[in-house]
Amino acid sequence: TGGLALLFCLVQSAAAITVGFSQVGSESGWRTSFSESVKAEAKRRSIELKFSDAQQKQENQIKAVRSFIAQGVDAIMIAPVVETGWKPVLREAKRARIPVVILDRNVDVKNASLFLTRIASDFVEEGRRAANWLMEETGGNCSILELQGTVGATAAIDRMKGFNEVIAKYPNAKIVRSQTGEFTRTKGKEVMEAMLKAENSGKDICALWAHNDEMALGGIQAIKEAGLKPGADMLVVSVDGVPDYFKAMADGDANATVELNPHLGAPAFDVIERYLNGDRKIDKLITTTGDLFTQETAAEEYKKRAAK
Ligand code: GYE
Repeated sequence: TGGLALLFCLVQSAAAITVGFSQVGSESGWRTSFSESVKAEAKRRSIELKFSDAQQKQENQIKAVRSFIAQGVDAIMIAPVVETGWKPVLREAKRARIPVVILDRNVDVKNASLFLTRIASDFVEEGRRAANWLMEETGGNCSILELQGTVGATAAIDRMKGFNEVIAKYPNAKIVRSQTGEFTRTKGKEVMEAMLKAENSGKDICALWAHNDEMALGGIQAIKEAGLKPGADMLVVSVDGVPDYFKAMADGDANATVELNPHLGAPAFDVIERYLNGDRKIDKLITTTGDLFTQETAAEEYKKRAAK
């Protein structure tokens, strides 16, 4: 039986792969669902996952990736905080012949051979969808407060780009103030409070545009505390589609969100397994874009999501 056990062990270790994953942090409900999806999928496939939470700091990510390389993992997944600064560590992974899959936000590197593929949503399109909804709702007359995501993060850069591209066509629509809330609820509330104070308690503001639901939820709190009714006195539009935000829409406190799929685990491991099995025909970019949801279907959508 000793021999059999040894054989079993050898077969097992030959089959099981180890993947290191450097995640941004846990700044939002969306991010938490994303991490859960990766963990659950790794378990389902008997993949050994080395999970590292960078707490929104790129330096922690670089350290984690170096440690994955030192441990000789079979593949690395990175959900980058910001776009810049990735070249050296990606080169180290390449030299060690470890494939790297970029998830969600992008890396700004010219040499595309430094990573295998990127799986993400089209953030520019999300910004456009949010702006199109708002322009239709207001007839293009709207003074807007903007809560930006993390400075230097693709999700913030691109959502801003898409949104601004649309509102540029409406002479009576403008962003009067814009500041980062770092994608968190606490910071979103704090920054919104300051912006409202600077804007006569928001009396002439028509909408809050937030780069994610988490900041929008903080913003809603600040709007209420300023004595206004969010969702009515001030419209609220954002991105992600987390359950709490559907609840806010069902309650009339928020108006619209563009859904973002957090289930990146399965497609990420699919691509890694294909590569490790010798497949070299892998697309450089795999994208998905979600729909815009409003109050009309919010209660029913919330039920579906809360049940999950
Ligand atoms: O919208 C936000 C998060 O990078 C697209 O990061 C992602 C964003 C997402 O924490 O909630």
